[in-house]
Parts: sequence; structure tokens; C-alpha cells
Amino acid sequence: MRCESSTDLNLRANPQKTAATKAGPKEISLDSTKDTASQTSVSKTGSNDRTKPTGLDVNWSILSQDEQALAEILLKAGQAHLFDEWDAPGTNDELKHAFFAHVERLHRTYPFPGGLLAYIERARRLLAGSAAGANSLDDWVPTVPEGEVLKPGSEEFSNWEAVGEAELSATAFVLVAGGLGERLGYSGIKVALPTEMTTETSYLEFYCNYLVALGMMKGKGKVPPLAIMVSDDTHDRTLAVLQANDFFGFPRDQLTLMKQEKVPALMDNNARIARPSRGTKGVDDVRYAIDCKPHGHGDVHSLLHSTGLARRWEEDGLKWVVFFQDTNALAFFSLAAALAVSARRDLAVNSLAIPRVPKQAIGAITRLTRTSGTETQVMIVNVEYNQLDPLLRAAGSGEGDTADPATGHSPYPGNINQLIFALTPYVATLEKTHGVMAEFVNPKYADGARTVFKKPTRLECMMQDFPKVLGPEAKVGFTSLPAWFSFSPVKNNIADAAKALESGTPPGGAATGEADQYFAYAEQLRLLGCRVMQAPTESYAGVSVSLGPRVVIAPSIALTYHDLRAIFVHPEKVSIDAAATLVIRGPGKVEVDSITLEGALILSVGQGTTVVLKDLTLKNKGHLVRPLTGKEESDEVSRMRGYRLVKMEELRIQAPPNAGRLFLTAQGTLTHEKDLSAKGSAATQSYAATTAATPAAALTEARDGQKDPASQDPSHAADATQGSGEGNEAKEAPSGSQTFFSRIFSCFRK
Ligand code: UGB
Repeated sequence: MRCESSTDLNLRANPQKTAATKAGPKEISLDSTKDTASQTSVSKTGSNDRTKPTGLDVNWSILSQDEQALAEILLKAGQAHLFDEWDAPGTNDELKHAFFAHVERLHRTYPFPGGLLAYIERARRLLAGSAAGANSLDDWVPTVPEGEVLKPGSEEFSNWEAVGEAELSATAFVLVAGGLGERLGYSGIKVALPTEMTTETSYLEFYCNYLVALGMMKGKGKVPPLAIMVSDDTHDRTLAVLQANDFFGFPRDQLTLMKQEKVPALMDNNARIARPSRGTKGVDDVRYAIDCKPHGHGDVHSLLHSTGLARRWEEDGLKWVVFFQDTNALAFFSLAAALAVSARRDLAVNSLAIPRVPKQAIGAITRLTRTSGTETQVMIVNVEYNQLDPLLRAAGSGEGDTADPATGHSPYPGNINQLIFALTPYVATLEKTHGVMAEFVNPKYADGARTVFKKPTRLECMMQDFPKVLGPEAKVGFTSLPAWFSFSPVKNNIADAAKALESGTPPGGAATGEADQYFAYAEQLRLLGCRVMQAPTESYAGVSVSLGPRVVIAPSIALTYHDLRAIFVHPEKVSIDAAATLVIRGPGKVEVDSITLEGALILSVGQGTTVVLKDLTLKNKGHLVRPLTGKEESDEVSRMRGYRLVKMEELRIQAPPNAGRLFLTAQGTLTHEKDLSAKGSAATQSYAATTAATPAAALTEARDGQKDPASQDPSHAADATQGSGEGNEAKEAPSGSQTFFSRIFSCFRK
């Protein structure tokens, strides 16, 4: 790891500022502001309303010089109310010092120049604009931008992938994972959630696996660098998950955790800093505390600058940096093709996009033009979902954010916040801007006059706003791919996911995240020409999903559609039932020649071994999806989905490493190629018997799930397969016809 210890990880945020603070107390105010801290020890400070409030005045003598300087900054920023109700000296003095330690941290770590004073001044300006109903995009005229629209499975797509494969090994990766996931309401960190329940691979594990496999398969063994942006809410738990899992095999010298800091929450249009509400966990006494909130994913740019990481990557010869979000298991299917678009079109910024459903809570990639006098400015940038409708109406589209009747989608591509930046212009821009991004404020008002907030707000910034700070010479574009292939995040709790579905937008829940992942693999196999059925759609607590077949092909086996094509050599001889489960994992190789699957096959292949699936017909009880009834005990992850997976029976094969080319026989055993052709099935048995004696050897295991109540109660199992079904017959799914998204979307086209 760039961070050999956890302490290093913690200190990576804003090293320049950290160093400045260590240099001496006086630098606290001089470091970030041009404040006149030396004038602090007078009762009347002489500027607007800087009379010391009593709570501060009586405690002045117990404060250090640094604390007095910070108090002065707070007064200058109009925050005298923070000292209301302070006890006299001698009571709660420790909490008072802790309060100033927190203020110092907020002042120092605010990622943009000017510290707290600048933050509050900007907040007042933005809040005044918001209260007046101003729109920061008022002068801009939106039009639909031009970009590359790719169709997976097409010849053209394969050509793009072929070009992009070479770029994969010249790429650094940045995962933004500082968000709390309030909409999801999960008690843990989002990256620790399982992507699907068949293998229970977490998002973090999946991302690490992908990058390790990328290094092995496309990067001559060199795993690409990964920076993870975390926050106070996620840092410790992210590190704990990594440590508990030996970093999922990710080389530590290629991994960096960068911590973003929070900013003060604001309680009114005057940008007065809020205290936490009473009873807030971890707060001893709210009178000495400050309520804080995340500043948004836009902090990632100042961190990549202040840590020096972006520059180092460029110096190391990398060409691209890819930003991605915390819960999208489809994030990388499109990567090679999209990198090719960046390379061929010479794009400084390439936003990955999907066809957008109007009102969907994703931004829209938009071409914005502003003319002032003889000067015309143009930028291609994300317009956030809450701004798009007013912008379109203001520009004369009376209908606002609506669908193009010809496609059923918004004409504006939907931003999935997965961005590919060319490193050279990125680093050059960071040197100029230090990663400072435009901030915005989005208070929810409790009154028509826009003076009272429902809850405290704060300034935020967004990573996808980076094109706004690029020079006019920088080329910005987008690459659009179908949602089934590139985007199914887990952002909403089950109730909100059901509401979203009802209102016609993709649910973005845990169930759809899982179903769409299986679907993405299954659909790619269909595009190759395999016969893959599709399970009927079932409703779980109002969220409709089709959960079969459950196909999971680990990154260690295939990173691209092109890789899959090389594995499924005779797609016409592959048949997968709607209720089947197929899991294939490396690091070894697999060749699928001919298989009929009507149960569960879990195949892992050791390094240096290739397993061939030939003339294999596998039938077992497999896995069942069982809806939660609300009566049984269930874990949080199942409750988020509304169902659980019951593993009735599966064939689990672990092929040993360095075993050469093995065949999986109809009996469910592995046999060596030479034995198969020379002696037939007798040799098969002997191979399996000899290798099964060592721990790393071939293991064939039929699992019958006896401890699972559902497996003892066939009526339950039957319920599970039938669910609350709209139709219980599994369907033949011709390629492209049966996507979860297309089903929903087609409803809205009508
Ligand atoms: N995140 C951070 O790392 N730090 C923060 O302070 C906040 C978030 P959300 P949002 O793809 O569906 C974005 O909250 O911001 C991380 C785009 O703006 O899930 O509402 C967080 O951990 C929008 O245009 O999303 O909306 C997560 O990984 C659209 O693309 C990521 O930032 C939308 O995502 C996104 O945070 C979408």
C-alpha cells in the first residue's frame, strides 16, 4: 500500500495543509485565511457584529492563543451564537477545548482556499441566490450533445473493445466511497454489501478482484493503482473490511485511501452553523458541538491534487484515470470500449452514460451555450437531475424533462457518474486550480418565503463538474451504453425502490442491483448465441425482479465481452435453464464447449489449470429464491431485498492449480485430457480419487442444505420458485428482448 500503516492512510488528506498547521499555532489563521487573528483579545473586535458574546467573554482567559484566534474567526464569520449557553470557566472546560480542536480541523481541512471564513461567505451568497429562486444555469441554453452510442454484441462494439484493451493497463482507478448512503439506510458501509447472494461477493471485493485480474490478464502482472476516497463515516469500516480480508489480494503499494473531511452544516440563510440535535450519538453535550455533513464527491479532485497522486500516476506513464461509484457491479463491462472512445476521440473527459428515463435521479449530459456580447461559451457537462427540468422549461421547452416519443427516453444522455479523464490535461488543470470545484447549496425549505430549512444544509461539490474548470481547448464527450450493461446502482431502500418503480423510474435497490448483475452476464451469453432462458419476474415487497438464471462469471475469468467470446467457443451448444446457477471463478481458465445446465454449478479453477466443460448435462435441485414472509428471522441484507436465497443442492468443483487441461465429466468429476481420450470414465474416477486426497486437490461436493428450514419443507421451496409471480413460466429469452430495464421502459413508451 502507499500506506504501510493505517496512520499513513489517515494522514493522506491534504498533506500541505497538515504540514502548515504543524509549523506553529499562528499559522492556523494565516494558513487558510487572511484573517487578522492578532486582534483577538479585545472585547469589541471592531467589525460587523463581532462583540464577544458572554459565553465566550467569560471563558476567554482559559483559551489558548490558538483558540482565541479561532474564536475570532468564528465571530468574524457571524457565528457568535455558537457560544450561547456556554458554562462559566471551570465547568465543561474540556468540552470547550474539544470544540476548538474541531473548529481548527474544519478550518484547516476545508478543501478550498480560505478556510471557514471563505466557506461561510460563499454559503451566504449561494443561500441568498437560492432563497431568491436564482438558477446558476439561468444564462445557459441547453442542447443535446454529440457522443458515441455503443451497442454491446455488435461488430462495432467488438472493434472498440479491441482498441480499448491496450488502454486498460494504462489506467488508474478512483473509487468514491465517502457517501453515507442515507437513501439506502444500510447500517454498514455500502461497499461491504454483497453484489449478489449467490457468491456474496461484496462491492469492495468485486472491485479489487476486477483490478487484480486486470493486472494479471491485461497488464503483464502489474495491478493498476486504486485510490479510494473515504470520509469520517466510511474510513474506519472500509479499512477494517480491507484488513480483515487481506486486502482481497490487492497489492498494498498500489492502494491509497484518501479521506475527505466534512463541512459545517448551516441552519439558516445567514449561514449560521448548526449544532447537532439533542441525543445525537457520540455527542456529549450539543452546546459544545458542531453539526457536520459531507461536502460531496467533488472533493476527490482536491485530494488527488493535494496527495500528489494524480501527478505521480502521470509520471509513472499512465494515461487515464477512471472514477467510479460505490455500488455498481456493472461498472466495468463497458470500460475497454469507453477507453477506446477516449483514445480515438482524444477526449480530456469522457462521461459514461445510459439512455435516461425522464425524472430518473441521475444527471443529464448536456451541451450548454452562453452568449454574452460577442463572446460565446460552450461546455458539455452534467446537469443534475433537480436542475434539468427548470433549465429546459426556462429554455422554452414547456414540457421540461420529458421523453422523446420516438425512443421513450430523455434526449439527454443520463450521467452514471463514471468518468474517464485523460491524465495529462487533468494534472495540468489540477496544478492550476488545486482541484477547487464550484460549490452549490440545496436547502429544503419549510416555508413558502424560503427562510426556514427543514433540516440543516451545507455547501457541496460534484466530481462530474470538472469540465467546468477545463479550458476551452479540452475535448469533452460521452459514451452511451445500455443500462443493462453498465449501470444498476444500489441507492434506495426497498420501500423507495418500490415507489420509484411505481413512478416509472428504475428502482436502484438491492434486489435490482443483484438481478441486473445476473442479467448482464446472461444477456452477454445470449448475445454470443447461447440459449439462456429467463426466469419470470417476481415481486418482492413491491420491487419486481427476474432472478434467474443466476450467472456470475468472475473478473478472473473474463474482463470483457471479447474474453467471454473466447471462452464460449460453441455458444450454440450451451443451454442454461431459467432457474439455474452458474458461477465460474479463476484464476485459472475455463473453456465452455457444450453444457446443459438445470441446477447449480459452482466452478473455481486454480492458476495454471484449464477446465473444459464438454458434453456436460447437469441437473440438481439448485438454488431457490424464497420471499420473506415477515414472520421468519431475517438479516438486514435479506430484508433490503425482500427475499433470500436457499441453496438446496449444488455441484461445487475446485480444480487444483497447475493441473493442465482438465475435463469436467457428466459424473461431476475432473479428468485429465489424456486420460479421457485414452481410457474413458475409469480413468476419470482414478484422477478424482488421487487428487481428492490433498487439500488443494479436486473436490466434488454435492451440498444438500439440510440445515436450511426451507430445504426441509418442500412446500416453502415451491412457494419460493413461484413467488408472487406475474407469470410462472420461464421464458426463452431471445437476446436483447428481456431486460429488466427494457421491460420497465417499454411500459412507459406505451
Ligand atoms: N460520495 C462521496 O464519496 N462523498 C460524498 O461526500 C458524497 C458521495 P450518491 P448522488 O449515478 O445515480 C450522483 O449520493 O450524488 C460518493 C450524480 O451526481 O450515491 O445523488 C458516494 O459514496 C448523479 O448525476 O449520488 O448522484 C457514491 O459512491 C448521478 O450520476 C457517489 O459519491 C447519480 O450519482 C455518488 O453519491 C447516480
